[in-house]
Order: sequence, then C-alpha cells, then structure tokens
Amino acid sequence: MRNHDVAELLDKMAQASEAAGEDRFKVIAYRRASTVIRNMEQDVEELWKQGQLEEIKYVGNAIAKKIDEYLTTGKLEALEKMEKKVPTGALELMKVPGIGPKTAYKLAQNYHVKSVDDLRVGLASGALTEAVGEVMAKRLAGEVEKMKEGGSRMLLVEAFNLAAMLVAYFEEKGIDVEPAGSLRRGANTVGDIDILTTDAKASEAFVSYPMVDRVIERGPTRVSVFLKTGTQVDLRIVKKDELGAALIYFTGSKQHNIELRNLAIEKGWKLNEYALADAKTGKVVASKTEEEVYSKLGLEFIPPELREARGEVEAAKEGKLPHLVEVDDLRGDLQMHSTWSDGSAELERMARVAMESGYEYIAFTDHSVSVGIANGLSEERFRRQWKAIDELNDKLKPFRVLKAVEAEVRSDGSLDFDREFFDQFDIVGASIHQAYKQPPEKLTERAVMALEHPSVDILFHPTNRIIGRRDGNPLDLRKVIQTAKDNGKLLEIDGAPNRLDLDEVWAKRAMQEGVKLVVDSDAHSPGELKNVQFGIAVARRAWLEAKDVANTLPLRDLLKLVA
Ligand code: DGT
Ligand code: CA
Ligand code: CA
Ligand code: ZN
Repeated sequence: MRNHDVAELLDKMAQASEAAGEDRFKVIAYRRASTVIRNMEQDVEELWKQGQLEEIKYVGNAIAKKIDEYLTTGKLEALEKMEKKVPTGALELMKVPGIGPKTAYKLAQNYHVKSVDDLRVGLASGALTEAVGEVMAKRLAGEVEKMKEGGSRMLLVEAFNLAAMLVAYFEEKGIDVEPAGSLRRGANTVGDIDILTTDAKASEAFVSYPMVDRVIERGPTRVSVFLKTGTQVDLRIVKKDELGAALIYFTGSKQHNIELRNLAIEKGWKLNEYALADAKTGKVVASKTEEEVYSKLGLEFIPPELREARGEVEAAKEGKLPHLVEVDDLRGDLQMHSTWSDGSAELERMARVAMESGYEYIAFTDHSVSVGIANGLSEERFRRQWKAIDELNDKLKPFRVLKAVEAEVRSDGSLDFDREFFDQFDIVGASIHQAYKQPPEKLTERAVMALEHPSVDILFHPTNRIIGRRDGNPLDLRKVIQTAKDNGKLLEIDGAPNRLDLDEVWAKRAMQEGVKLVVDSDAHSPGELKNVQFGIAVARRAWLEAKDVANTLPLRDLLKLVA
C-alpha cells in the first residue's frame, strides 16, 4: 500500500508551496487530499491503476495528475522545482511549531539558519533574538527542546524499509553493517536509525549514498546524516574486537544498558561501548560478541526486543527468559481483506501469496455490512463469497481458506447478523470502528458485549489506535482481558504498522492472564501480508512464546479452539 508515500508527497507539496509563498488555497488543497489518502482504507495505487484517482475526496484533476506522475515515475517534477525556490533549511525549520513559511524563509535566507540544530544554537547564543523577537525566541527555544525529546518519530515499517535499502547499498559495496537502536529492538516507532560497522570504508560509502540530503557530522568513528526523507541515520565504525560490546551499547535501550552496567560494577568490572573490562586493570573480560558479554555477566543471551528494562535482566540471570515466538512459527493469518470488501486483491491472489509464504491456512475477514465506506458485505454477498471460497479450497487443497468476517460492533454493542448466520463462518472476529468517540464505559461495554457474544472468537485491534494519528479508545483493558479470559476468547495483535494493537504492554498482560493472542497482518493487498512481522515484533516485546499465539496451531487445533 503506497497511501503513506503519496500522502507524504502531497504534504511536501503543501509545505513547499507554502514556503514558496504560493496561493493559500493550493496549500490547503494539498493538505486535505493528503489527509484523506493517509486515512482511507482503499489502496491509492489500486485506484490509480483503475483510473479512479479523482473518485477520492478532495483529489481533483491537478492533484490526480501529480499522483499519476509520482506513481509512474517515482518523482514529481513540480515538487523538485518548488523546492529549488525555497532556501535550504527552510523546510526543516517549518517543522518547528511556531515557525511559519515567512519566518523560515527569513531565517534560512538572511540568518543562515539551515537546520533545527542551527536554530537551537542560534537561539541559545542570543544571535536570533533580533530576528524573531524576545518572546518568540523563548517560545521557539522551548519547541526545539521538545522536538529533541521525541517529536517526529517514524513507524517501525518506515525505519525497517529505509534500513533495508541502506543495508543492500552497503552490501553491494562489500561492506557489512548491523542495524542497532530502537529499530533492532522492534519498537513501535523509531526516532533515528542507528547502524554499526567494523569496515572503515563505510564512512566514504555512507556520505555518497544517493539518499543522503545533508551530512550532519563526520568523524573517524561516527558519521551522521539526514536522508532526503528527513530521517537521521547514525553510523558508528567500531573495532572488530569490540563489535559485541558496541552492539549491546548502541542497541540499548539506555535503561537496559544501565542495568547491565550496574551488574558489571557488582562484579568489579566496568561495561562501556568498547568492552566489559576489569575496573582496576582495564583488562578486557569480553567484547567480541554479544553472547560473550552477556555470558560473562552471568546472563542468558537477551533478544533485542526484550531489552527494555522490564525484568529481562533478572529473568536472564535465572535462566527464565521466554523462548520468543518467531514469524516462522505462524501457520496462518487470521485477518485480511479481499476485493469483496476494501482489499485490493482477489481472494485467489491473496491466498496464493499466503500459500507461497508457507502458511497452511488463512482467513478472509471482509467487513460486515454496516461498514459502508469499506464496502461491507450483506448476508447475500457473504453467501456468494463462501461459494467462491469453497471453489478456491478445492483448487488449493490442502491449503485451507477459512470463511471469516470482521464484524462491526455497532454503537449499541450489537452485531450485523444473527447467531444462526454467524455460525456458518469458520471464525468470527469483531471490531469497533464506528462511534469510537463514545465515553469510555460505553466503549468498554461494547467490547465486553462482543466478547460475550457466543459467535465471536476474536476481538480485532482492540483499542483501534492509529499510531501518529489517534490514541487508542480509552477502554478498560483490564476488563476486556478478564472478559476474554472468562469466555475463552482471543485478542488480536494487529500487525498493520500504524496499528500494532494490542500493544506490547497489554498483550503481555493478556498472556500473563492466560488469554491467547493471534498475530495478524490485516492485509488489504498481497504485499501487506508480510506485515505480520511487525505484529510478531510486538508479540516478542510482549514476551510471547509460540504457545501463547493461537495461529501457530495446526488448523485442526485452531478450529477446536474457536469451535
Ligand atoms: P530512538 O532512536 O529514539 O527510537 O531510540 P534509540 O534507543 O535508538 O536511541 P538512540 O538513537 O538515542 O541511541 C541508540 C542507543 O545508543 C540507545 O538505545 C542506547 C545507546 N545510547 C545512546 N546514548 C546513550 C547514553 O547517553 N547512555 C547510554 N547508556 N546509552 C546510550
Ligand atoms: Ca535510534
Ligand atoms: Ca541515534
Ligand atoms: Zn479493522
């Protein structure tokens, strides 16, 4: 799905037009179209292929042409031209709340402020007080500080894709690099990308990477750049003998490192990015591999996803770390959509791709009728779909396509069909999309009603959060978990990269309560089937083992579980 890319492109058009002093309505038009495309469930690429771009709300002829150019060529000439009119740095400055296009232009053009870092320095030294005025200078200093702390983080999938391209680029040049930081820990969002190498050639190769926008810093052991996406990437060049210690250090988390360091101190050693060494003599105890360092500290190897100071050091000491679930443990995927509702691919294409990825079964969970915007299915249309699924199953045997549904939990907690109809599905999932602004008690009641409904097997993406856009519904998740437990129902970890819902904290709690989870892709196109890997990252960060995840079961056992 390229919706995110296209939305970003339109945002950039909006920004560049704004900074270049273009007509205000144009700017608004780009923003509106961007918002719609970012949030819609249909695949923009699919609409484009069908020549239906202008069917999208707020996409007129002019914007449709730009999207077409971008999807055809991967570029947009108008944007490139526009960006040339804008002084370097102005776009980055506009990311600071309080800096509009005029101020950005002035700072970049007349005061040589080319980045947020320049701005920070300029504000701190008082050099920019005249330019923006005293009150504004104070306010901006505060904003810049806030941005440093978090600000714009990317989704795990974005960091993953950028890092994969970088790794491939280095590989082509015969240079080995290892991702570290929050990306390696599989965090939901990533601030910047950290990579490690032992190859000194990497520095030169890195600064000539075509996607680099600006080199922030270049030293013998550290090179930092901004990519054209605005992403910061930090490359560290470390000694071969010190790779293990460096990997631990730069994988973090900071809090995990602190716990390790304290453990080292207890043993009369010190631990830093170079080595675990004797505190007095400096003699190296371990440094080459992570395994050695952990082992000398008396710990089992701790998988990166667990390195969050959530009890993993204690568990590793006692040899009680979980044997974490892996993508390969999954035998099927229990949430995906086809062209019957809002997916972009036919049943058969989705099924074949799933089959090739090694699954034994999948479930199509097209929406039920009350989700009008997602083309939800009536009973009549489901019956027809079942026929198609029966035929497909004959064709793809022994692979099994399950009949399922993503049943909307309506605003009063009821579902679209009666029990008799539901019982003809193999699996029934329930979701709350509509009326999510109800008060917390009402939302909780709806989730509880769904889980108590005799036909429902799974509660999909329980909080309905969209990362970066809206927080999860303020449900009483303790009560939801308790209800799932009491009724033997499943809770989902939805692997769609902007959902990752349940999150790791609640998924772990559900597991500790004995509730089983399912990890799904929620794919709306074949390419999205591999999004289960991000759901698995959440599952691992939640300490889940294969036995805690229902779709690791062989089909027969799974069907028993949901019977
Ligand atoms: P992010 O980029 O905000 O998503 O999170 P991280 O965890 O990737 O953090 P980052 O990029 O600032 O640093 C990467 C790792 O390097 C971090 O997880 C631990 C280590 N590290 C960085 N700075 C420090 C520090 O001041 N103290 C300690 N103990 N470790 C640090
Ligand atoms: Ca990082
Ligand atoms: Ca970093
Ligand atoms: Zn859904």
